[in-house]
Amino acid sequence: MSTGRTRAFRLTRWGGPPVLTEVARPIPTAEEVLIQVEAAGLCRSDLHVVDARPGVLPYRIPFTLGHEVAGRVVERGPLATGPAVGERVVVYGPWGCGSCARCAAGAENYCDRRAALDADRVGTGAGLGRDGGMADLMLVPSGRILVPVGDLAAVQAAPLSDAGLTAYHAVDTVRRTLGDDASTSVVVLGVGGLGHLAVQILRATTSAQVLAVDVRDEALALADECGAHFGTLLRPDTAAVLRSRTGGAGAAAVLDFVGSASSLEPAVGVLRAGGALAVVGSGGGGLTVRKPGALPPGTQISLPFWGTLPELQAVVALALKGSLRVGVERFALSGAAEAITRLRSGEVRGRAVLVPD
Ligand code: FEH
Ligand code: ZN
Ligand code: ZN
Repeated sequence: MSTGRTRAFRLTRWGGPPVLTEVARPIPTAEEVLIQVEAAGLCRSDLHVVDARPGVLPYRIPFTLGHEVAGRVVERGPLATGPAVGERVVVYGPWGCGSCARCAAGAENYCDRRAALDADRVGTGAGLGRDGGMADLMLVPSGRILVPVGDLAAVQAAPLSDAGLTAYHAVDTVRRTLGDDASTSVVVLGVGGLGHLAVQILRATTSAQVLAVDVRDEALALADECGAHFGTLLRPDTAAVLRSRTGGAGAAAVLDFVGSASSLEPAVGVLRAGGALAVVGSGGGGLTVRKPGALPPGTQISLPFWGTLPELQAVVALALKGSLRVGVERFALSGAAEAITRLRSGEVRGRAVLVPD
């Protein structure tokens, strides 16, 4: 890689295909840190960004895609803190205002000033209106948002910062209803890039019975490999099939990584009274919250978004101790467009990850 010019996969016009293009080497100033990218995951949210019409997203173009990034620190600004040059890291991707109560607590995913940042079109974070990591090099605003990954393979580390973190945060929003005995059940709807990690996180951090649902046999096979106790294809009677596996009580928690009408229906149908539903996927489905209504009494609903910096540290710790293994489909950075095509077609098994070639 020449010192002056490097490559980046950039969105240059709304609705147009991203392009791999040459950019000037970023120079870190003040607290900034420059990362040599080793891997960048591709997320369904990237498809939403790429397909967005003008004015839909509060972002200024052009910017480099990639909000799920692992790499090595290669240069630091004069005021930089955190991992030293040479250290391998993952990048915490939600970038808030950095000073509100939520950001100060490491919960930049729930920044109190998000509306103001969006109004100023500052962007949601890495690869989301700000230059991300589908590139040879990536500039991050502070070493504070870098988490060391030791000798974890880059294609394993990168997905932890979005798919892994989002799955972990979703599990945490329902953890209280699972208790700590094996008598409770949790349903994972959608065993894709996030769902297969949620199965592993549930098995590693709870005693609950994990019931997996998907529309693809190969996804149920992946769920089984990840430790799910039971898997079933989505069918009209899925709620009844799942409830029968819970001894009739229903599931204490449901994690819906699809979020469509067809996934929310069995989600509501299998919930136990006093249970928790986390809707993670943006599949366009809706729920009617009414009393009395279809939702059982005591239901707690959450719409978890990404996760916190402390949670990312916990996810990396799970991976380092071997409790979290990402199913990865690797693509060269120069093959980013092909990766997008494969993700659109639903053919990717696990998580698509780009590696600079
Ligand atoms: C990022 C930005 C906007 C919506 C959703 C997302 C997720 O992919 C983050 O995990
Ligand atoms: Zn994402
Ligand atoms: Zn903030």
